[in-house]
Amino acid sequence: MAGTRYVRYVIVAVFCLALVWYINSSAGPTTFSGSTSQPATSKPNAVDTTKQASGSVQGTTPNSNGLPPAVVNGPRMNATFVTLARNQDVWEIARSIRQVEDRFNRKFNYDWVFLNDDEFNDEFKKVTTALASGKTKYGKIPKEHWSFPDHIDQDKAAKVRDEMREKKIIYGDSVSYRHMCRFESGFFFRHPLMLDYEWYWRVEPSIELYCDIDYDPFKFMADNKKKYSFVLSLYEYVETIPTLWNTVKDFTAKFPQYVAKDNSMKFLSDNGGVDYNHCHFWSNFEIANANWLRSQAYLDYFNHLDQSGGFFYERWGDAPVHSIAAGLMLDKSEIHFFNDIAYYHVPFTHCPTGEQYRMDHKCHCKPEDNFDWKGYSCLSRFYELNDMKKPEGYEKEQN
Ligand SMILES: Nc1nc2c(ncn2[C@@H]2O[C@H](COP(=O)(O)OP(=O)(O)O)[C@@H](O)[C@H]2O)c(=O)[nH]1
Ligand SMILES: [Mg+2]
Repeated sequence: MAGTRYVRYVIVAVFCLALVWYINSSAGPTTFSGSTSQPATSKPNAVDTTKQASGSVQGTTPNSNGLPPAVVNGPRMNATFVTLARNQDVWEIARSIRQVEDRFNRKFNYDWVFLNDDEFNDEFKKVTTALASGKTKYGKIPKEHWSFPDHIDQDKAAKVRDEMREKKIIYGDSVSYRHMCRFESGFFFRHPLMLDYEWYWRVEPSIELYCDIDYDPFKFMADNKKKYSFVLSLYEYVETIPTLWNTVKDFTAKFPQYVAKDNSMKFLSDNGGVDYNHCHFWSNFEIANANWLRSQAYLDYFNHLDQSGGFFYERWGDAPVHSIAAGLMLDKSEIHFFNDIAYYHVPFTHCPTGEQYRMDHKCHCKPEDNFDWKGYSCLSRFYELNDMKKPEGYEKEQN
């Protein structure tokens, strides 16, 4: 009897040992570091778990080394992001950089140029450099690119600002906004830091990108012979540009050689160029060719507008200034609508029409926020000018 009991003890002991061994070996990396049976590369966290294993037993968090880079191989264009900002814009531009990096640039690592009429402070540089995956560069704008030209009558300009304040015209009483619009119209692409680049993508504070961008839009522009692009288009406030169109007409009369044969006049005018319909591409987003802006044609155009004083005697925005130039001096095939770059700048959203597209590109915009087909958008004109077929379901987004 004692022998049988002894054999039973041995069987129970062996069973218990086997059970303990089984529990240990199947617990995996959540219990003991370094014992994962997954290949280290199958999940980003696994890489760090094995690193932490040396010396002590630890859990799988924190993952102090971050995610491995998801960089797309292949050539890069000679391109940069460009942002005009003040030091106090740091947290708003931080949000924009995060969006651009998450949706696109973490895979492409393009540089980022920051420009300011003042010196950037250390906080601005530290925060933005930490967020951007490419090289960051910080430039101060030369005084002559951010001041009143000599030919401007200061009293006349001040009187206009007073009148615009009375009329409650947006930014109507602001001097700095006028310097900003003139700088964006005629100078940013000539800043020494920008001269290194052929292509730029303009980014403003507090924008959002709503879909993944899995290809290189700069390369797309080059491959398809595009020079200027947009995502939102709308009508400009009439009160800010009363004489802009006539000044443009003087310019084209003086330099007819600069007007492209196959231009986009139909986008800008409903009567063959007699009047401006106020449609423009919204320039807070732009991917474009800086060499085009540096061309003699564009510089003559800008100088002509600048001489007339409209940046200060009215309140000309860089959006209509760029748009009219692109519309008249580029071939219409050189202007691209980036339907796939879903974008927000207060108060308008471009959210691509079509559920399948939005799902495929991991978009998080609300379809009903899409501005494209609403009454105040100029996108329909662009589609008609270029004989493009409007996407299925656009009618449902018109109101
Ligand atoms: N450095 C600098 N940047 C400015 C100034 N005013 C505006 N900006 C920048 O110029 C761009 C347009 O200005 P914003 O206030 O966004 O104008 P809005 O988009 O027309 O309402 C943004 O990138 C701003 O950060 C200024 O006085 N100094
Ligand atoms: Mg803005």
